[in-house]
Amino acid sequence: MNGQTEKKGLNYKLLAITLILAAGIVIPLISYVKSHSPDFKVSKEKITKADLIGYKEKVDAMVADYTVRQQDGLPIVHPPVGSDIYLLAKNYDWGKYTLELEKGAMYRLHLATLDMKHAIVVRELKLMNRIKVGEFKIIEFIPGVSGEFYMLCGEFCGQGHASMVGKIIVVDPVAADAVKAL
Ligand SMILES: [Cu+2]
Repeated sequence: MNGQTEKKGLNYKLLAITLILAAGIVIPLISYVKSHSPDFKVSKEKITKADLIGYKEKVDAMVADYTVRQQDGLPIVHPPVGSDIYLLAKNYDWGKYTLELEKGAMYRLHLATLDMKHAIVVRELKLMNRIKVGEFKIIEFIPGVSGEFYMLCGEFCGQGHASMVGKIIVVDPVAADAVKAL
């Protein structure tokens, strides 16, 4: 009996230590992420299966209207500055096109998933957001740096998770104008 009580006491201590250590890691991590994330305004809305069909049509229309060239067999889509842009995640891609955006411009980035929970992660652009079935998100997104960046999935979604890689290109309109002026 005595031994058992001792054991229990020890477990509580271990639990308390684990919690304190976990808090010591998690809390600084959260504040680090917060301090390094720009304040993109995110809103969340419910989406039904029927809405998803309309959503898919918007994706297709955007690709049809704003494809400017092809690269590696994928259309490069350059939507107008300030417009609504759409991404539909599914196992295991972000739509078979590459978005080309302008640095410093604001876009309303719509995010939905066709099949299960995914998370968009473009580290260099500080873009990180989870997307669940039955909801969609609108992110007022401003690409802050120019370059070519991988769009990864931050939520384990099965066998092909690691291959769920898209790309975002951010061009600098000021630099492009300077080259034209030469
Ligand atoms: Cu995924």
